[in-house]
Amino acid sequence: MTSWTKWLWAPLHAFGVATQAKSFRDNVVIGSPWLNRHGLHVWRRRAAARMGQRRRAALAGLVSAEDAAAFARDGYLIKPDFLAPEVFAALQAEVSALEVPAREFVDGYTFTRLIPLDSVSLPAMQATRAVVASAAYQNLHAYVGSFRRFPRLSIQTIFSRFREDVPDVQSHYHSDTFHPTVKSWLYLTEVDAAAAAFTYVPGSHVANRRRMAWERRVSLTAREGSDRLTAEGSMRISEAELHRLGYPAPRKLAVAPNTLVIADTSGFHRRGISQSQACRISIWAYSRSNPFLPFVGSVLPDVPALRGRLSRAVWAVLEAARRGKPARGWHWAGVRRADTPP
Ligand SMILES: O=C(O)CCC(=O)C(=O)O
Ligand SMILES: [Fe+2]
Repeated sequence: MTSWTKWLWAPLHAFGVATQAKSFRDNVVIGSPWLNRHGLHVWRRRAAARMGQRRRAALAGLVSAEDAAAFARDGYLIKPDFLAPEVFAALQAEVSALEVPAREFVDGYTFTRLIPLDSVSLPAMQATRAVVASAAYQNLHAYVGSFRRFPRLSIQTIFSRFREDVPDVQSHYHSDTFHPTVKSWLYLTEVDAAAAAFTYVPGSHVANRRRMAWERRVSLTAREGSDRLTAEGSMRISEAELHRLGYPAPRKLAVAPNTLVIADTSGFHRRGISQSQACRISIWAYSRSNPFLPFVGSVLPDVPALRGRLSRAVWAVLEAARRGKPARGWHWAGVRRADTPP
């Protein structure tokens, strides 16, 4: 689109300002250097943080005081031995036995597979269903994500260094978006420090003054910047810049199986660099909502029998549009197990 035709969409884009829309490149209002020089991005960030704080306060009863304090300090929680051993064994058995169509994506030295856990796959998985529906699991996601919503779930397999190439895009420090949000990994495999362990900059879920100044600066050029993901609203940051913002050193979270790692991924994080071939399998969850909402519930009703249906319909349309041509991004790859080699 030329830039003037883009402006025809401006009225619609203006509505986007009051939502979770984050792309500086695709939304002429959110990406406007003039508006961002006058504080639009910084205002959205501050307002979203304030609302997130209010919603978390309303949900504080869902987590222990220790977890709330650790999360407030670090922006993530590590819960070792999350499930009782027999429950974990049942979950693991169910996941390893599952053999269904999977989605796959290759980027740099990383091969990622996602098996959606939704209304299509979950009914046959009794143990897994009970775990993800449990209060212990749901409450942590509600608190960290600041919304009482059933997260989107998948079995995520990461094959790191499956080929010689550069690290994938997630292996550079970044913030997923401008507002409080949640992602989690309930690991089924051990994650070694030398492998692609999730790495988080403690405390970076809270914006200090230098961070705000940095965000303001980035928002002025993000639209045209050379970094695609920054342009799309997931700001990338170099290690030198991170250091200048005054946050503590990043922590690479090496963990044992049956550990839940849950984080506000608006804080800076990356997929750790792998020294050698590694395979990491987890139940992966994320949840996003309109960050300006004053209440913690959903706008649309959550119908268990419909979970994942819309995504599957969208993927079907994209597959049809591809018409058998080789896939460049995420695609249905055929029937797989979580640990089927790439
Ligand atoms: O897989 C990881 O360790 C982190 C990837 C990431 O940046 C994300 O999922 O937002
Ligand atoms: Fe991320």
